Amino acid sequence: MTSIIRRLKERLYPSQGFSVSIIGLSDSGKTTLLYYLKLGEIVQTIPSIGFNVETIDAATSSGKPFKMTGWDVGTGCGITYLYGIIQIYISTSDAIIWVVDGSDREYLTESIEALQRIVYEDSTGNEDTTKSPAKRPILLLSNKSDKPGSMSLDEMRVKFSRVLSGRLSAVYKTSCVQGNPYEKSGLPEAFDWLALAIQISKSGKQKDIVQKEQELSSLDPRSQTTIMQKLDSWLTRTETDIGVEEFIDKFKSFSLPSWDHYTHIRIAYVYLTKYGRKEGKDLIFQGLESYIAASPQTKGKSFHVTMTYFWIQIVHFGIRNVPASPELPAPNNVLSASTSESEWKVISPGPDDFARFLLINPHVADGNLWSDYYTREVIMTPAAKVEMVLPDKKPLPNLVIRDAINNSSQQSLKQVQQLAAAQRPR
Ligand SMILES: Nc1nc2c(ncn2[C@@H]2O[C@H](COP(=O)(O)OP(=O)(O)OP(=O)(O)O)[C@@H](O)[C@H]2O)c(=O)[nH]1
Ligand SMILES: [Mg+2]
Repeated sequence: MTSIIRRLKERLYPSQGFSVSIIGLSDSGKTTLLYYLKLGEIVQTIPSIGFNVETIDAATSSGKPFKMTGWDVGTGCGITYLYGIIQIYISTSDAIIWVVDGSDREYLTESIEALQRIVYEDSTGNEDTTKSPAKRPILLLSNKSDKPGSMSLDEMRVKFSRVLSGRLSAVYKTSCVQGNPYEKSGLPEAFDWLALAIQISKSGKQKDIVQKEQELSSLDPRSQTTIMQKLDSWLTRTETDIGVEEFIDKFKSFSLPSWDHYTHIRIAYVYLTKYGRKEGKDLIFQGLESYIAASPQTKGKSFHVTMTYFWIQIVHFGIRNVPASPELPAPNNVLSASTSESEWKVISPGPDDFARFLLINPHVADGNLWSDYYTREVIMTPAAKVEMVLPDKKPLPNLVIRDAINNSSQQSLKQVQQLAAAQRPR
């Protein structure tokens, strides 16, 4: 039966350009997307039952239009109702666009699980290998990014990483609303990626795929490309992020816009710069513990003393790395490396301070940085969770050495070298 559906679909609805299945939970914005791409306008939609099929020339940022027949899978009756049939339609597609309402945390888990199921079936069942020898690329659109509180790219990548790792996949933020010009919708960049990804998947050459996958850097979370991409997205985030006081208020009231690695680093940065090491560290520990206990955002998470201490040390060290800014007046200059502990406070931090910190310390975007210092066997123990455990691979970056280097005009270089040598792993 499946083969006749497949055959007739191809005969009666021959693809113009690539055939792309547009799937996702109900209300994520699939139909709006399809017609926005087709007509350049926002149309009034109702929950779709059945499919909407359109031939589209989607503009890309490289200027080469992406021609496709888009199959918008109506999930008005609920996605579970459709799993079997979706699988057949996907098997004649060149790629999958998975649409997520990026502003809706409530249904995120359901979306992840639905994609998981579809990906699994695409890898094991019913694959029409003549159509697409490699697994189909998945373009995940974190849609409705115009809505307040919508999730960051990093958050979305992390949430879907379990499903997407090992697949040719990418995540883009998109927004299809009246008045938002197409160039700013996130779609031109997304379709550029999709064109390249389909080319890779169709080439069928594993070597090419691996190489280009690296280019697209969707796999190794510790690769330099991934870290640089992360840094890029974090820096973009700093431009629209809330101010320091509002950030602290929201941390205290358990209502931060997101709870991800970026947020943790910003918490450490803000508290250490504002209150100094001693007070800042205590406030971070207390604040994180309360936040994790109280906020629904942190469901399933628990407080980890060693990990928290590790990141405080890394951020503190990073703050001391940042050179003094010539533009900032002295009292505001959090980045002045030579100030003593008691002076080391921000009175009214400038908006660019966190971005400046990130530019000097891109390694903080690497959420697995701890593995350079600790083995999993040491840091993932119950003991490390409740009390500070020393690293077993190499010592944590040493602030005394850092400060000695900063103040090297007053210190003998030899003394610094001696301190550094004592810290080096043997
Ligand atoms: N703010 C905002 N609203 C959007 C966006 N995209 C779609 N919407 C709105 O989201 C609602 C649902 O959009 P649809 O396109 O009908 O969603 P769907 O995924 O096709 O839903 P089903 O057909 O039920 O599977 C509509 O009210 C859209 O106007 C967006 O980018 N931003
Ligand atoms: Mg629809």
